[in-house]
Amino acid sequence: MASNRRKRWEAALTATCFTEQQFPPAQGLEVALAGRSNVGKSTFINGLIKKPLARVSGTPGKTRSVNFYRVNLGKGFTLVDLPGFGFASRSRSERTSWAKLIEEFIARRESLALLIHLVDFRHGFLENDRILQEWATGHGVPVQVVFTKIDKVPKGRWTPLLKKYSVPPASSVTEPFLVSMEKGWGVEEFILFLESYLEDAGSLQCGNDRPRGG
Ligand SMILES: Nc1nc2c(ncn2[C@@H]2O[C@H](COP(=O)(O)OP(=O)(O)O)[C@@H](O)[C@H]2O)c(=O)[nH]1
Ligand SMILES: [Mg+2]
Repeated sequence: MASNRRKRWEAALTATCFTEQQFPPAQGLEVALAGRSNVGKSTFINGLIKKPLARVSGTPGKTRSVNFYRVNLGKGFTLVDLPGFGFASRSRSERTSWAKLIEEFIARRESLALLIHLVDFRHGFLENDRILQEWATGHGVPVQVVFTKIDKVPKGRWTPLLKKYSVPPASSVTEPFLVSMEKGWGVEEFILFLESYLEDAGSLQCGNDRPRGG
């Protein structure tokens, strides 16, 4: 319970998959991260696990695999790094295959307790972000929005921008988080949120209930 909080997460990469067939058997709860290429997903994962396990790239669209990071915290859970989407210069067939991989994961992964949707605070929700939100809500997967790179936006713009982005169909289990990995803002708050979310989802799981509804 509370004693687990603030403990450093021990994490290790356990699988790198390019097809659904390669996905490892689900073990406990899973939390997936998704967002457009270059949104800062790898940097955010490294910030959560406090280790540079995920590759941060200067070249957008590099990560095409689904990476599974096992985190030892309480009963343990898995962070799942979904491929970045929306990288226009990739071929159409490649874009279709990432879309399929992400949608299949969201639709079929029974252990998926939460989808963390990373959105660049400068740009807000773009077309692919809306599609991702539709998949998640359509399959009953809870979504938490995290706005990244807030250091690139003057503080005076934060409240008006948040208001502008808070329109349907954007959904989020709690208020969106504002983070900057450059400045280290918002990460600890997010970790506290995730730990408490997983604690609730885990106690649901004990009763043999699925972590999510349908
Ligand atoms: N200014 C700023 N840059 C960031 C932040 N997070 C990530 N970046 C940079 O954005 C680029 C893409 O980051 P990466 O984590 O590889 O994005 P991914 O493609 O979503 O995994 C890198 O140059 C990062 O250093 C942030 O909060 N603020
Ligand atoms: Mg990445």
